[in-house]
Amino acid sequence: MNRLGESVKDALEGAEGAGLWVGGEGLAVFAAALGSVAAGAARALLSGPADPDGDSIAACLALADALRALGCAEVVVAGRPGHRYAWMPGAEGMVPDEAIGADSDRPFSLAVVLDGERARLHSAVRAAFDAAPVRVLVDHHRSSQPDGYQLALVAPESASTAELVLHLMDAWGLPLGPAAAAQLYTGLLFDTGGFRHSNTRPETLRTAARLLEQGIDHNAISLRVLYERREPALRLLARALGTARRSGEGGALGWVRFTDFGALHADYSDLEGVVDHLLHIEGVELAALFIERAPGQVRLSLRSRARVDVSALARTLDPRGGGHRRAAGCVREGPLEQVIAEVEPALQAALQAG
Ligand SMILES: [Mn+2]
Repeated sequence: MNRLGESVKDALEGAEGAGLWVGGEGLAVFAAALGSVAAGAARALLSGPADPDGDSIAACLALADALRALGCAEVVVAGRPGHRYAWMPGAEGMVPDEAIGADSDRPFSLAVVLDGERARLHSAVRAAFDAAPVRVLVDHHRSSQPDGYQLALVAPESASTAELVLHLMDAWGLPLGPAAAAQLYTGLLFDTGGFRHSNTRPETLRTAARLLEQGIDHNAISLRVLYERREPALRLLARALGTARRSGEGGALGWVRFTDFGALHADYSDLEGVVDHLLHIEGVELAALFIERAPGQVRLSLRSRARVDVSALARTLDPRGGGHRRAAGCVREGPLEQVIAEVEPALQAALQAG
C-alpha cells in the first residue's frame, strides 16, 4: 500500500477522535481519502449547521453534485434554504433537518458536515451524523476541532468553505460547469460580504474570476444574495434597529424578540446582515445582536471590525460557540433581558482587552 493508501487506512481505522487532521496543504491526502470513501458509499448525508448561511448551502450543494459524480449512489443534503437561496441549483432537493433520519431503515454510510462543527448541527441531523460509520468535516472556521471525525479538512485561511469544495473538485479532476460555478460563487460572495471583508485575498478574486468565466450571471446572484430582501425582512430590520444602542466604549447591541418573528411573518433567515448595521455605527468596534430564537433561548450574533477576536469571545460565552475572528456566534439560555445583562459586561471586557 502506498503512503496515501496508508493514510486513508489509518484515518478510517483510527481511534475515535484521532481523525486525520489536515490543513490546506493536506488537501490532496484528504481528497484522495474522501474520494475513495465516496465512490463506494451507498448513501451520504451532507449538512451545514442548523440555520445554514449562503456559504454552507453553497458548499453542501456543490459537494453533493461532486460526490454523485464520483459514484456515490445517493446524496442527501439537509437543511432548508432561506428565501434568498431557493433559486440555487439543487436547492429544491434539500431535505428539512427535522425529516433527516425519519427513514432510519436506510442509514447513511458517509456523513459530511460543512462550514461548521457537528455540535452546530440540528439535533435530528446530529443523530444521523453520529450514527454514520464515516464522519467528515470540511470547514474554514478557526474554532473547529478535529474530535469525532474520521476525516477533517479545516483551512482557516480560506475565505469560504465553498472554495475548499472547489479545491476538492480540482483534486478529483471534476469539470467546473455553470451550475457548480453559480453555487460556489454564492458561497464566496456571502462569506466575503461581496468581496469587501478582510478575508478577501488575491486568491479569492482569482477564484471568483474563474467562476465568472463559466458564464454565470454574477449581477443577478449579487442582487439575490446580498441585496434583495423579503418585505418581512425589512420590517424585522426596522424592529432590530429600533432597539439599537451603544454599549460602553466601542460597543453596540440590539435585539429581536421571539414574538417579532410571528408578528412580522419573518423567519430566522430574514436576519442575515442585520448585525452589520450595528457594527457600522461610527466608532463601534464590537457589535452584538441578541436573537430570542425560542422562549428562554437566545442566539448571539457577534461582529468585530478588527481589535476583538469574537470567535474567542463566543467560546467564553458558550462552549459550543465560535466562528471566525471577526464574525462568530453562540447560544445562551435564559430570558432575553437576563442574557443581555449577563453578556454586556463580557463585551466590555473584550473591548478593553482587545
Ligand atoms: Mn463559511
